[in-house]
Amino acid sequence: MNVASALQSIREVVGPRGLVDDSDAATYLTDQRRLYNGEAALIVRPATTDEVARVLRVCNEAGLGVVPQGGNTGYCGGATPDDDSNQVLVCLDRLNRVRAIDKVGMTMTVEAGMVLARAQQEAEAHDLLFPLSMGSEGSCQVGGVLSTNAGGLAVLRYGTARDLVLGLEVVLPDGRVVDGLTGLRKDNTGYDLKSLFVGAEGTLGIITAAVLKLFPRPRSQQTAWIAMDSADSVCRLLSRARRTSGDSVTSFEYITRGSLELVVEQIDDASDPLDQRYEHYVLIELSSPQDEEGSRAMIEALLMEGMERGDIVDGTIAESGQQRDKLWRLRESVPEAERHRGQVIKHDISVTIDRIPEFLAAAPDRLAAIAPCLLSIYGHIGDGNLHYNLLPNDPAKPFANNTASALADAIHALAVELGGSFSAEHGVGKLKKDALARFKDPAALDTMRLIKNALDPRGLMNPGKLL
Ligand code: 2HG
Ligand code: ZN
Repeated sequence: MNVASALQSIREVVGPRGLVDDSDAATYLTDQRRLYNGEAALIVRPATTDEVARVLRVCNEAGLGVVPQGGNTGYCGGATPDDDSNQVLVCLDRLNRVRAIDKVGMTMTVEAGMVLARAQQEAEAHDLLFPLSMGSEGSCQVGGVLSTNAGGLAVLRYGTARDLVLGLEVVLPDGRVVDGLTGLRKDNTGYDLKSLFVGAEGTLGIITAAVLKLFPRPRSQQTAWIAMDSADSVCRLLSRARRTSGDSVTSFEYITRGSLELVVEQIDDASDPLDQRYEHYVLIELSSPQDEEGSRAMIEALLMEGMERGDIVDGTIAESGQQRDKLWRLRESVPEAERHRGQVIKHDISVTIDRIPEFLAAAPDRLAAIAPCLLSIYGHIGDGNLHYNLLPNDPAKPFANNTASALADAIHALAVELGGSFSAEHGVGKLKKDALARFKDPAALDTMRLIKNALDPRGLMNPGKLL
């Protein structure tokens, strides 16, 4: 099949409503961070799994590359096509239905294009919780968060996207559909195929629907902003908090002074919640099956004990939903504040929690040998995951490209030296392909290539990403 007739067949499969015309194309062709610009042979928005399957079948016959796209909120360019106009961009946003809810088994079957915030609302409408939560939840989509195995703000208690999925429906590169939409909690019948597609960044097929795990909704939540003098205190407090609260710590987010200052400087209405300045802060949230009074007593006891032990030096507990939102906004708007200031070299490393203080102690010297930087360090310290972001001291004098890559290499190498990962939650995409080739265990990398070749022998699924 030649390319022109393949593109015509694809247009017919999706119909006029499934086509994006040139005037609307720009937003699909640039990634969220504006690091990459692509061109597509065609941008389509199929409305059903069958349409996705038919599109992929045609692409396979014609040898056309396919780039799947969810909410286009990724950080590594994983959903942007190349710039040679040869690839078909497949957006999943019209596949956005709830297919089923099982209130007893606590599962929900949804299509891949459903926006994450809506998936949360659908669960809530049945008095259940879908706990995956992140800054981009108003636009990222279920298929995208599964394809990148996104993490976010409640991983400590509920796990990453991978831990929250029981079954998947996936269209393979040749257009066959794997129907794995099961809500079974136990199914020991061979390879765990769904795990192959989670985190594959669309390189093995397209996820079209998923069975997600739901949870009972907590009866009450308590949120506090706490100041500490050292990273060791932060780690000690995490361990105490988890043990003494019956593991009801749902978030344990770290913010350093540098990040807080950026937020206060760059974001309207943001202010430091404490009177004095400190170097280390944690936003802690407990979600409890107890009533308001019980959970309040729990967090007060925890903070009191932390102060007596000398780990906590100051802090404030949110007294209302409005105050809670204000504290969360300080944490969630760090990326926006960084963007407003100008250039930022972002990192997303992880180490085991006990090695976080070692990482934080060693990193500044490694960087100082390359270039002076302003540090914005924050992240999901409860998961051992830091966004160790670097900004030029003077926003008008950005880092040169080679300096930026030397800085990134230094941070990645340090994380790997300490047994950690250079990409904890944002994935690999185009941005971190070289790092994957450099840091991944060679036998593991070979195994990934074998899997890729077995499922996508023509290399048509999201070409140029991940591997
Ligand atoms: C977060 O935790 C996101 O806020 C974004 O993962 C991190 O922008 C970043 O560096
Ligand atoms: Zn993050």
